[in-house]
Amino acid sequence: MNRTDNKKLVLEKLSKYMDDVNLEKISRINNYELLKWILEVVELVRPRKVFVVTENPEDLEYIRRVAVERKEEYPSKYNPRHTVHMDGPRDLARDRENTRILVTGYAKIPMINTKEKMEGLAEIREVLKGIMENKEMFIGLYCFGPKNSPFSLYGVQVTDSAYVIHSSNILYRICYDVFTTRNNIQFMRFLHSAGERDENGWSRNIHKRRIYIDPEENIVYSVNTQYAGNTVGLKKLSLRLCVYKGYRESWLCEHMFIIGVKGPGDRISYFTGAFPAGCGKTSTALIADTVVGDDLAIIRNVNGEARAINPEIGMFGIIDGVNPRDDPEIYEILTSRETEVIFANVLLTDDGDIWWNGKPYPPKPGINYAGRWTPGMSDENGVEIPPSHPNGRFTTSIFYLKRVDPRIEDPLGVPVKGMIFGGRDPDTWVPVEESFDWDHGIVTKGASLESERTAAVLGQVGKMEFNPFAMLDFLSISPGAFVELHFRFGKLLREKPRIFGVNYFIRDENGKYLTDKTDKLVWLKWMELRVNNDVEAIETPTGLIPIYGDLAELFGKYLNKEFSETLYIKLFSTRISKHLEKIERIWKIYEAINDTPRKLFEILMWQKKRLEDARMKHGDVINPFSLDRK
Ligand code: SPV
Ligand code: MN
Repeated sequence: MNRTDNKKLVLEKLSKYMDDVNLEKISRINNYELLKWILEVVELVRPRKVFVVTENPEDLEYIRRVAVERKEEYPSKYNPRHTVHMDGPRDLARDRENTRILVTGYAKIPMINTKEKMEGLAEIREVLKGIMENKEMFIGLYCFGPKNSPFSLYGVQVTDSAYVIHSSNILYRICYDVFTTRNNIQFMRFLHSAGERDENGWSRNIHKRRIYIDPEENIVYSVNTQYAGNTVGLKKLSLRLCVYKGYRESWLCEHMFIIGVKGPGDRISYFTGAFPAGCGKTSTALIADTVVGDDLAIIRNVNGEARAINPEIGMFGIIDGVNPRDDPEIYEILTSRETEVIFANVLLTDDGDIWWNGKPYPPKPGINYAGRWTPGMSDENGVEIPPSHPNGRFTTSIFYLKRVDPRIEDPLGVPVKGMIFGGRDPDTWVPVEESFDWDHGIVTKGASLESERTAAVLGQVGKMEFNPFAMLDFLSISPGAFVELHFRFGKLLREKPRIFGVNYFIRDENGKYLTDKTDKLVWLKWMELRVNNDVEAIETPTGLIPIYGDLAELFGKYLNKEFSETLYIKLFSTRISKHLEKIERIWKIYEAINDTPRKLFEILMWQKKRLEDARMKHGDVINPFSLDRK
């Protein structure tokens, strides 16, 4: 049989599950691999009907409508395009424990949860068997990056959740047309089912929540969960597939924002930045002069230059604390009558208002992620239930931002001048520091990133955790291999981006934060000057820090604020013991990872030596005024 006959046969079998309209839509897809996979899926999950999402506005409207009809989303009274989705009290964040990379023959990947592939597939197939009986299955076809960009990947989302497909339609470019015009594209496959839903609409079989990633086959399975970080394939599940591919092809797939920072004149310099969830990543992106992306980046070498694209066109941001004073732009988007927003795990009051922690008035009774909510209510353990959850989220288009950078559509991306790494660190890193060179930055900033845990992951909040490149949750390869990839990537660049570490969370001896939310603008402006060689810096044992006068000037210029020498000394002193303790922790972790490049240990060793030598000369805490300029 030839391909045409094969396709006919597949379509004939699919016709049992699809009406004529949707069969017609799917028959226009020429990618035989895709059709074959769709057939495999429907024969496994046996949906009552299938809906294919095209770029047609009627299709998008249909998804919005069924999301509300099936009570996956509840509209606000003030704007029917503002809907609230509730995940349920046990499904409010990413599930690390049950997210596993499928590997052949019990191979281990250091620090990454794995599962033997045959066992995993057998288990997940059993759970998925017939899971969509009586349900509608949605198929969405997306570009993971600008259309016609050599950087872009492609993804197909299959799900029985109208919320998941609605979110995908906001977050990614719908690329049905690419799939109908090109028959040979490779694509990532995401199969999701919310499973049985209870009377509240929550996934009932949380104990059978599974997220299994098969990088060899480019497929992710996700079941019995609704939280978008576990279910919207192109959001974070894609990252593991993307990293796997990038590792083989020597390019980077990162958990990074992409922003433009303005310098003197009309100059604009682009930075990418990696922060664990809830550590100031979105707020940094929003304070910048232009935004290309707020969460993900694909970075490739184009003629010796590192260039970045944002694979997304939407934001899935943390809503907790968003308020009109500190976040006027996002607040405006979230309360406008003109925008489309899906809110997750906030409060929908009985009078139809959407309330989250940050609204400038108190909450009224309503429903939230845990059911009926009234002020002062507590759970079965006597713990008060907050009206909106700390990991509550908003899903909306990035194009609502006034500062969205038109180069978000540039098929060759933007040139990366600097990479920023930051976490929640009470007492070690200074607010901003440049590393000595690419390799030094990769090791001491990216690979050494640690942060206090936030609410984006199930479990105890506040614990200090190792999170290299803010990617630990999203790796499909060993952290050692990921470090090696960065060395390899940097080596081939003609012009390497500078690497910076930032820390917005330094506290004094009483636990009080020493910097303001808005101060990060000054750190950005300083980095912009550095990547253009406009200012000198002070050399510390761990990197290059700003000269007091440069910062004082930037504080005055951008924030109209005094910046005292006393505060500068508090913020920018090198805390040697803290750094040495950190090196010890990081060393131990990588020592247990068998494929860590030797170079990582060499760089850590030199850093340790510089710190010890400096301690002999200056004591345990070095005042930046006692160091030389460079
Ligand atoms: C993050 O946690 O880094 C997020 C949200 O951006 S999630 O999709 O849950 O990963
Ligand atoms: Mn993220």
